Amino acid sequence: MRLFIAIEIPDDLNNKIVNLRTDIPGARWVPAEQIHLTLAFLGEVEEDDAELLGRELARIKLPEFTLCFRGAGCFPDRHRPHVLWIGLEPEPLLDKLAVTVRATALACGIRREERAFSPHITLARLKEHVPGEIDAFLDQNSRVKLPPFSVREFTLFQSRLTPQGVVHTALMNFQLKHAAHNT
Ligand code: 2AM
Repeated sequence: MRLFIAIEIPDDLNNKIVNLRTDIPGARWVPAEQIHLTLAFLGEVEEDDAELLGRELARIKLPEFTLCFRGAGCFPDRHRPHVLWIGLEPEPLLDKLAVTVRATALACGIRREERAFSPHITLARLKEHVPGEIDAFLDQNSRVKLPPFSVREFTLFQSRLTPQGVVHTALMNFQLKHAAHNT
């Protein structure tokens, strides 16, 4: 099974993210129900390893935190834009969660995500380079800031490739610790 670990985005924020869409030729906008903040992409995982992973992720004891989306950009860079994204204000607890879930996967024998953690939400994948439209989007959204939201859980997802496209299914949710119980 093809797995990844991510944070789901509340509906009201999801709508605001969807509303950032503009008319960029060749852009494939991520469908609203697939918008998420990836913590670790794990790829193909044996079912036994996935079960072990679920048990170990459930043992993580990290506190809840607040995230705030801010700014837009593209990967790998503005001259060769393949992915348009919205970024986040720095939050050490988010980095800690990503490091911890990656270490947990590795401890379960699941090869570690190779890309360094770079907090973002993918908005669109670009087939062609249309400099005018992409520059306009980036200029327009470089200072975008969405309302903060509380992250209370993270989720293990299965990603299936179907004839209708990619389907993401939440397999397990893992609660973070309520701020009042952090000590
Ligand atoms: P991203 O869009 O947040 O960058 C589920 O497929 C998620 O895992 C995607 O949203 C993508 O994250 C990430 N992902 C998919 N394929 C990947 C790969 N080969 N390497 C790393 N991350 C990948």
